[in-house]
Amino acid sequence: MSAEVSSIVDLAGDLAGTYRRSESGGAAVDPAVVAADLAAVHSDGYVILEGLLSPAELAEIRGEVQPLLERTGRNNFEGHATQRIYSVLNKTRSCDRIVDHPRVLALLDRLFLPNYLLSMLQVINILPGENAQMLHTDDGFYPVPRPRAALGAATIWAIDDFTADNGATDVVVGSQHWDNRLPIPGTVRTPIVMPAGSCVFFLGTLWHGGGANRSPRPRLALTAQYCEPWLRPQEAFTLSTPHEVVRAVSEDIRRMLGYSIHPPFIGQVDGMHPKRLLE
Ligand SMILES: O=C(O)CCC(=O)C(=O)O
Repeated sequence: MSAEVSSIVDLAGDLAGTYRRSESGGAAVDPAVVAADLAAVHSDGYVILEGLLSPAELAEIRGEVQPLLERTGRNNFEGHATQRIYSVLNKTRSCDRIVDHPRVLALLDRLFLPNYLLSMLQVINILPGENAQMLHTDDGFYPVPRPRAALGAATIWAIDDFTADNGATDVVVGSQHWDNRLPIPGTVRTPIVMPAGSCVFFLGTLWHGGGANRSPRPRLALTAQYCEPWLRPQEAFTLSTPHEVVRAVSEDIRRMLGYSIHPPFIGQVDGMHPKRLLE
């Protein structure tokens, strides 16, 4: 998929005069390691990358995010016994490594066009008693028929150990190859068991969901999600348009500037409707 698009991109080249495209931190990773990771992603839809965070980094993340965990989810998708923190980069620096870890960037560099985007960064704390989350895909809100190449990819990082009974993410192995069919009752959910400091990297087309937490302890995790760089308007109006201008224009224009939600939650700001920024 990227090969077709990149021919157009190559035609235009990098037209920036002053701010040329910057190199990805993924370039530092041994190509043989990335090739093995990528082979697993293509075959199963995911790969587990073990032991990427040190005990000190894990302790820092726990210390910073735990005081921010407040309310539980507002619907079945968020989970009524699950706590979430959105807009994490605006609240702490401790999770930056989750976003730009070289092992992850090296995979993204091979799956997507340069300048791919961060689409989501979220803390997810599944409390004891939470039910299994509905299976879903992370790029399913882009209404492009399947089977197809993924338009995005995600990581879920274990800040606590992920075990078979504490809400470890479940995946449907190989489901990135499915056409438009949906999971049926009884679809086999495979829990991603991994030690704290590891992450599972998976394609946006892979069916997955949070597992049921049948243990007596919460399961703390972070998810970073990414998408192709062209999944955005030509002008970055949401970056450039001051709030007083957004308030002054018509509702039709305001909606087209990005002050709207594409269901279920595309365009949100800190887990809320972007119009709250104008209040
Ligand atoms: O918390 C998890 O393990 C998965 C959660 C998830 O996939 C989501 O909320 O989109």
